[in-house]
Amino acid sequence: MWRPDFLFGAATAAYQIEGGVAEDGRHPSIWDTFSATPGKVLNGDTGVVACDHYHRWEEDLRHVEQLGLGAYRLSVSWSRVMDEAGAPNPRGLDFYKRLLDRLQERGLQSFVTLYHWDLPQCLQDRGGWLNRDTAGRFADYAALLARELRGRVSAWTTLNEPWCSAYLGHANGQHAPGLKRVRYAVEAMHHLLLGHGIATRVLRDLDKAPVGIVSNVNAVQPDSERPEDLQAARMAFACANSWVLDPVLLGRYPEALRELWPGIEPPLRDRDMDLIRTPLDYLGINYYFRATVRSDGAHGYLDRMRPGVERTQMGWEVYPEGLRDLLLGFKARYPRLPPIYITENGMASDDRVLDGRVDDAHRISYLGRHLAAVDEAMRGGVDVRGYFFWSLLDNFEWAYGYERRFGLIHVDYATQQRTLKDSALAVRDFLRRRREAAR
Ligand code: IFM
Repeated sequence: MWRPDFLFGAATAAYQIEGGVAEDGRHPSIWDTFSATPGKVLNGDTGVVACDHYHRWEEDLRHVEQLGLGAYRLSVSWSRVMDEAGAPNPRGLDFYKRLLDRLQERGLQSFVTLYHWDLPQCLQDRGGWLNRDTAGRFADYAALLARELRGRVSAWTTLNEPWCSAYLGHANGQHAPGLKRVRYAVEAMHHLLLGHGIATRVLRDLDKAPVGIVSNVNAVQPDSERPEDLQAARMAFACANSWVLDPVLLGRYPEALRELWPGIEPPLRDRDMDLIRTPLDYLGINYYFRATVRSDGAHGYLDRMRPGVERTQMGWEVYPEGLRDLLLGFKARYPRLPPIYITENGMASDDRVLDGRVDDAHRISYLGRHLAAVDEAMRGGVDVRGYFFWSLLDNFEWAYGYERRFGLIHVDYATQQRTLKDSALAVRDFLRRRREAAR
């Protein structure tokens, strides 16, 4: 069912791989501050060196090419390309220009995300995403990137996973900036989505490349058929999925959120929803797991660890059918659903190099089953145009530091040695066979 032009790629994000945090004029982001705060990240890990990609990017892009991938998804570090006064930083921009030029020379497509969670700390000091003005600063940043990088980028993504920025960053404090109030998450989400809407228009005015947003989505299962658990699952689904997709694709927030968080309203102004639902050229979907929930006995829900199911190193349930069902469900729910790219899918495992080899059979099986689920969704009529492995490299897994390994390529952080895992070799063989079959 794969279209001949179906795109296979691998994804990364700036703070997770680059390192070089104080080089060439880069100033701190909220993740520099957060990870330097004791107790926030497992083992006190930070992104100071990460995969040293800032210096090893050529080697890393060679791997993208040698695996036979057609695309590379990366994010730009806002703090690297724009100084604290909002002026361009040519040295930071040059890094991305060199990288994008190399991708172009090699015939690889580039999917460039503007915001993968690393807000400049100077903007956080002025309120961050709780300040409506940050949406405007984001649009300025979008304009800078469009002017500087246009012609080099195959597709733009405004935000990666605004749910994580809003909820994990502002409601449960697991992510930067580490705030813990649901009201903050609701406000931050609104300003993130507003920034997305304005930036989409800016990018489209200044460049021809398609523009989209990336949302993480979860399959959600009630723990029982009891009415209160069914209601809990409805709210959990709204929080995990519709909180982003409804405003962007329907122009309204889901009603279920009012039930989940009574009395908490987004700081809506007149034209906001028109901006937020600016048509998209594509939608990026990141999928990892299924959540099982039950009623908390009040008006909320609780996650329940379903016993006896297959899980990854993150503790996430492996449930490929969920990806198929979500895609089919989105097609039914959203009349304006644009073409879809699976912009992230993959799993963490405790991978080790033994005699020069990394046996990650579990990942090979995980990826194969999720690709089959994408295939089934396409057979059901969903227009999926591509799939990106998360991730190209093991990297800084946010609050879990370097312990959780998602890469197709193993990174030894002491030596920065890269080793292709068995999954990378399987991807390479799969893509080679695909190319041969197409001849
Ligand atoms: O590592 C993250 C990535 O930054 C965003 N999506 C989920 C991945 C795995 O947790």
